Amino acid sequence: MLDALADGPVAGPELAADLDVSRAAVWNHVEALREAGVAVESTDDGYAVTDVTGYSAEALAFGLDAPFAVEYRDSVGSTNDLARDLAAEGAGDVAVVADEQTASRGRLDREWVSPPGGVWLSVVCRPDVPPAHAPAYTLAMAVAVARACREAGVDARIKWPNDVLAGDDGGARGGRKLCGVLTEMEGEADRISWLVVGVGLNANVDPDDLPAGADATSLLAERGDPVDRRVLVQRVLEGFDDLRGDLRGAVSAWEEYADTVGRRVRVDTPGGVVEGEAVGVEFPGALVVDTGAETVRVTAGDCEHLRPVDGGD
Ligand code: BT5
Repeated sequence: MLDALADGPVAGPELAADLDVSRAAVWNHVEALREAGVAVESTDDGYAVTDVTGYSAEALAFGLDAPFAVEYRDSVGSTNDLARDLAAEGAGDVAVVADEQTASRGRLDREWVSPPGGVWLSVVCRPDVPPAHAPAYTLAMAVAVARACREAGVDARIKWPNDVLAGDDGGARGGRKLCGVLTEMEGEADRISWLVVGVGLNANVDPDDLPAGADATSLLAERGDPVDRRVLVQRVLEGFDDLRGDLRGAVSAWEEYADTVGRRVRVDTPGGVVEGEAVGVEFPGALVVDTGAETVRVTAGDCEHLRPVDGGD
């Protein structure tokens, strides 16, 4: 029904014939769409979608220009956990979206706070690439989020490896945390079975409802008014779908939005602390750091932006 109505009004009998269902079934579907926040009206030319106000599977799927099926929940423990369950059952190209999460996670099992009003989204993919390329999906998603936020009027920048920042924090970190990405996967040594890319984007959320120590912000706080989450999710999914088809291009695009490159950084890696100037990012996602003594490629870790040594700004 959503696909059939996407290109404009369609007469009831035509819908019934195209979808091979009865007129009564068409009517039932129209009612279900209305309940899901997709306004369908009877016009002289047939049924037409006149407005989409809901945040539901139907509303998110309507007009989405990317091949993801949408699983929506008002409340869920973690969209990444539900996405992992679906992936384990064989699903691919599914976007799990929730209004609220009650047990969401950051990296290394850190707590992620997800009140109603945010964009809590996890995408299941089954890419035919080696596991070593997985970090490029995190970068691709960060680019998709940064672009969608900029389209919504917020000057988003990316901090390696998985944060999107916005606003002003007085210059210490380069902005407050607007979004975090959590990529998880299962596979063998040479192939990925499934990959789940989770996005926690503080959309219509009051920063007072986020952890005080996290120095977080939201689109609502930066813009001063709420964003249309449906459009935002669609832009993120469409952007991510484009970027995942060209992962090397995604990593180059990442540099355009990166706030980390050119900064002094301290990266806490599994192999120890690396401190120096971030000079670039290399496929599939390594941060290149010039320590003064050598050039180090960091593939994983927590990155802290430091104030410039010369006190520049
Ligand atoms: C991340 O971890 O930034 C990845 C967050 C991914 C969350 C999404 S939501 C959809 C999907 N389902 C899930 O269960 N997870 C994913 P990390 O870099 O480890 O940052 C975690 C830290 O961010 C915490 O220790 C807090 O300090 C801070 N934090 C928690 N909630 C926050 C929020 N809503 N906004 C900003 N910072 C937050």
